[in-house]
Amino acid sequence: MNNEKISKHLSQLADLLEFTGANSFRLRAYRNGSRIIKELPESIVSMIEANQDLTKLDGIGKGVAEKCHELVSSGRLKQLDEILETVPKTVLDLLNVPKLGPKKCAALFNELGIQSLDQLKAACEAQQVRLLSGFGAKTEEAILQGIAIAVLANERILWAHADKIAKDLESHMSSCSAVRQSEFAGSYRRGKETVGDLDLLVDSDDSQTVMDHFGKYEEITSVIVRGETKMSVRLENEFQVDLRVVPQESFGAALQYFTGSKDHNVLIRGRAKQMGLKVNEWGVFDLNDTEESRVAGRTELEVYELLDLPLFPPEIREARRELDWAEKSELPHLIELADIQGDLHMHTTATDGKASIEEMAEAAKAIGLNYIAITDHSQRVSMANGLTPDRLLEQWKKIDQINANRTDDFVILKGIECDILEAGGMDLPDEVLAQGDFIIASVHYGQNQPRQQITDRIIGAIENPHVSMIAHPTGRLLNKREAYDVDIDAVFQAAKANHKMVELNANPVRLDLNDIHLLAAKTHGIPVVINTDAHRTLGLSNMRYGIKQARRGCLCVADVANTLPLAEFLKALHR
Ligand code: DGT
Ligand code: CA
Ligand code: CA
Ligand code: ZN
Repeated sequence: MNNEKISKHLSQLADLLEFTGANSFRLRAYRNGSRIIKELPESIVSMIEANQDLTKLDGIGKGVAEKCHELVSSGRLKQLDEILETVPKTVLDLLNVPKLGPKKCAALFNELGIQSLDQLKAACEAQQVRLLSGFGAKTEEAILQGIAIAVLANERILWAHADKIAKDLESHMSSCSAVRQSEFAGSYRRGKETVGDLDLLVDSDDSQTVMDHFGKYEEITSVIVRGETKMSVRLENEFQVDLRVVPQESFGAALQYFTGSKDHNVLIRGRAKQMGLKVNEWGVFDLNDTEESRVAGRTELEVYELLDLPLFPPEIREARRELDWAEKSELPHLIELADIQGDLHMHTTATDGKASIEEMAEAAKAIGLNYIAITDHSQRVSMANGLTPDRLLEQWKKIDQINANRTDDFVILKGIECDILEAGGMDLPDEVLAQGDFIIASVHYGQNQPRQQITDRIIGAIENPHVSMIAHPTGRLLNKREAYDVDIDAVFQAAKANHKMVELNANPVRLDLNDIHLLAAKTHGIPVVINTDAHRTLGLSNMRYGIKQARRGCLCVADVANTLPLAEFLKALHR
């Protein structure tokens, strides 16, 4: 048990209770408790072991505290098990449909008996959903559209989540002495924004011992199949991990093969054939030799070198342009985390952030950055206590003072994440924006506008002389919300014409722009800025997710503006 799991159990309990029609006061208590525990710096387990009173924690009442004790002592919640006897767990999938809150899901279950996404789809198509009170034809349509995203959310997890599982599993496997070396392959290694399953490769002469050890990983809920050298298991939420044990002389070939992508491998095999070679997961073989002798396979480098190819970074093995680049010896030298000098999008306690300007600055400096921009929300985002002109100018004055008092070279830029209003135009007057250093424009409202309208709004912002960059340009939330219906090519044209930057938002749920867009931006010569959009100091470490995505977009140092030293970065800005 840990805080994260306790939090998850509590929110699941609340969600499932909703289906039983339990009173909303208790639901709220569990949901609040779940949220608080998720963000709690202290470990609940340690607190319980030290006999500390959990109800002393803000927002934790007696009910939640009891659940925590039950979870820590038994690993289960009796109430949750009981509900699951009458409510099938698949109803939780309904909650993944955008805009379907727990209340609506419960109504679908209780009034129409809908238990799964398939059934929900059928009911929408039969126009039964619109008849429920609180629903309607429009909601029904929106649900139907949202089902696709919910289905995907069931099948693929965020890269950041896969990374957590991979690290944990890696540490579990590290104590197995039969493992000579191991590596995760597949989409995870390629840094794809979502991952369907994890593919673990182990180099060992003793596959049985390796599989026995693997099978003891505590997060495994079931074993799907176990063969001589291959084993597949499920973890919580049906997430699958495939283990393959290979001999040392094949490890590199297997790593190359199972890293994929499938399409990249097709190109590689085709090229090998032309050279009289055969490549598979066991090695590279000489077809002209009657005995088909293995000529490579121990390392990936060896495999690629034999084909006269460079060791492609996994992130670009997508059969896009990598082979052409290799032919011409133009393989890009991809950006790395250490290349980043500044972070130009973050929030503070002035709006919806959890840390002060000074705290964000210290944390940024501690991870090696040289400059940041503080970019809180503007007034339109009232939910986040967005800044009015007066409050913003006040904040900027404070930033000037902080900078003036600093004894080092670290610089805080005066910024704002200014909303692009629904009707078009910026949320703050030009004379205010003119006084800032770095002006971000973003869409938070009117996300469902038709293509022309939302595109025009964004282009309008790009044309505003004070705007520096468009944040999260497509607005998608992975597994949660589709992108706006925006004409991204038109946005790029405008950005190019007006010398504006575009963001790669590094938040693992956003990763917006995506890899394809990034390659397009690079091709157009539009500077990309990789930002964390941090809402707390820890959020600054999300930069690494942005770097992965940037590498998938084939970005190099020269393509990313915040790799520049501050003086040059400022010169690169339009003004
Ligand atoms: P995922 O798991 O859906 O996120 O994507 P991948 O790329 O990890 O795909 P996965 O797990 O099915 O297979 C891992 C890699 O193994 C894949 O990228 C390429 C290789 N591979 C798997 N099956 C085949 C196949 O039938 N043909 C070829 N050429 N390669 C395969
Ligand atoms: Ca995979
Ligand atoms: Ca797999
Ligand atoms: Zn933001």
